Amino acid sequence: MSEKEQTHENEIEESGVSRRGFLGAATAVGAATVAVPMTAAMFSEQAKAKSKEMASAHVGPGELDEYYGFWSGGQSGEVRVLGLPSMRELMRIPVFNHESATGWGQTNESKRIMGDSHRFFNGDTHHPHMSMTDGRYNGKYVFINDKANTRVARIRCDVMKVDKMITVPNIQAVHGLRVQKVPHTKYVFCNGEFEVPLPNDGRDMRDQTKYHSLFNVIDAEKMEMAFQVRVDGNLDNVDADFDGRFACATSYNTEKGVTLPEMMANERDHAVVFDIPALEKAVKNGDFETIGDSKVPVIDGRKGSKYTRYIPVPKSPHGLNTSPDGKYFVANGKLSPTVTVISIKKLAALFSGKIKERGVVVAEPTLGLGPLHTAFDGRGNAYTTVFIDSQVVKWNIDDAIKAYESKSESTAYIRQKLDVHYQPGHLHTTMGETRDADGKYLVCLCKFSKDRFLPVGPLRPENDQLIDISGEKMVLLHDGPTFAEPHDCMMVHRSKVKPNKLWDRKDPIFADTVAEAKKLGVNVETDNKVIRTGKNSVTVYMTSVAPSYGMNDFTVKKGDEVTVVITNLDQIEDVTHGFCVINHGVSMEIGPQQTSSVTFKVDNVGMYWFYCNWFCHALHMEMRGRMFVEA
Ligand code: K7E
Ligand code: CUA
Repeated sequence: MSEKEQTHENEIEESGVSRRGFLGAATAVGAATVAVPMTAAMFSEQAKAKSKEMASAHVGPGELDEYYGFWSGGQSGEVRVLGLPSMRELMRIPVFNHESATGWGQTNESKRIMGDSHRFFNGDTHHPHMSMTDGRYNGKYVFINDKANTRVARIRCDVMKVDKMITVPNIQAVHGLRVQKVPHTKYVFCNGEFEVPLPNDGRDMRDQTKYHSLFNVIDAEKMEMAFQVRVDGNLDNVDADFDGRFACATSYNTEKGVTLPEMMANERDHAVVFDIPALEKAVKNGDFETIGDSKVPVIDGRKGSKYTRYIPVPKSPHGLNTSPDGKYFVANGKLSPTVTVISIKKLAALFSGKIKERGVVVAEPTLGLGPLHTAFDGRGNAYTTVFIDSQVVKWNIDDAIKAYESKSESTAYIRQKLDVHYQPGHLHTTMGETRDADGKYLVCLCKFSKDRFLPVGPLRPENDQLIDISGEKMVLLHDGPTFAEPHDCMMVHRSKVKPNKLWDRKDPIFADTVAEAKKLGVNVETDNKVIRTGKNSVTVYMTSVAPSYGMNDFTVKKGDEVTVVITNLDQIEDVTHGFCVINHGVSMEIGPQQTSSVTFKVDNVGMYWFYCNWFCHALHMEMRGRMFVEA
């Protein structure tokens, strides 16, 4: 299809959209499965014509990417690091999952970080977002939610490992997560999606009218709960302003339903605005309750509260995105073909009672079926995924505002509709959630890949598409298969991220392990020792330098709980060792200058090899030793 034909088709699509109006329950559910608008063959024709842009995004062997991308790994529970524009996967960071290669979830260091919840093997990550200073990425942390087990974790970007994790109390399912942008990321904001009885002690568990959701504010540095806010309805996605005053969250279940038809009954739901400094004052003044055993202050932010405002928006809204100029919150309609543009400047007047709720709405452009998320290029344009239409819609914010002011029916604010493959959820632009939005690339995370890759059985990968947005027209550059739903990602210029090459011997992640050794009179950097710490417990301290461990063998007793602590003395970039005990389910990574430890039971008398399972040297195969288990 030529570009002209494509544009024509888009015009037809646009004119059709307003007639369709709001979706009924049946259409929304049924339409998600309709045939896709463009075949692979049609695309490949279009792709040939775009080879020039594609060449500009090519990253050759040995060349480095311009951006880091942090990708959620969905049901895998992990986070992935990609390079852009190549879309090469650079690293996987285990977070809520247990991981075979690194021993995450099994090492004592990771168990300490995961806390009680290390007994769970699953996670469901959605929203990775980097900490900021004055509305710009500061390269320090990436925060990520776990919808499955109601957790939030923090990744330290200097080592690309999780260093803190908390389970959020009083709620179920942490969904939307974003950080405070200004003056800096003092707080992480996240939403309790599923409503629950408060307290959840069996009392009201079958009375859905007593269910509530909470908005959650986490101290980003301490990774402890700061406070929570009780709301009406549930909460879905969230974002913060560039003034340090407001956060705004979508709410799709104002009906408080527990079944699909109940949840979709209302034509309008809400975008809920939170006044953060006012909520901080409420905590200071003791204007809160606590729930059950939890000591976290819970402030009442239900309708009529002075700390919140409920802006009616159509219908079961999903994504909530702040424009990088700090002027607007955009709530994405999901079951309405519109997105709602909220003026952040007008929110102060709404809180002081000078204007009404809908008075802060400055535009409501009609974009297509199933708007889910919006991203920005920093040049006044917004890009919205429309899930059911399988498109990214580029639209101009100022033009949409003018159309709304003049009550014009024209959809001339739409600049382009680009077919994507297929059924997109999140999309993200390079640096697009910060003041540094540079409008270069957009990544569209498609939920289905269908015919885009070789078939691999009934379960298919998803398709992360790279799109050039630097010119007038969006141009599709690359299809990237990913396994387990990425939901969301963020892209940060490489100048902002400064990872370490070696571990720092003083790193807090293994400081406790080193301190425990010291108490036993062991220097982990020099000593190779077996210490009996109890009747049935023994700790083995050893060093490693490629290609050998500091100990050829160690002896323990049947029934012992054995802890092996290894300090990798190699100071060479990229020389990571492993420690794996045959037939004991034990494996871990020990990076250069890192100390790692693992504890396991030995129940069978005999000789067992342990070996290095991370390739480190020409004599890597020989890097092994024996564990003798005596009766
Ligand atoms: Cu839209 Cu969890 Cu951000 Cu999935 S969420 S798409
Ligand atoms: Cu050490 Cu392989």
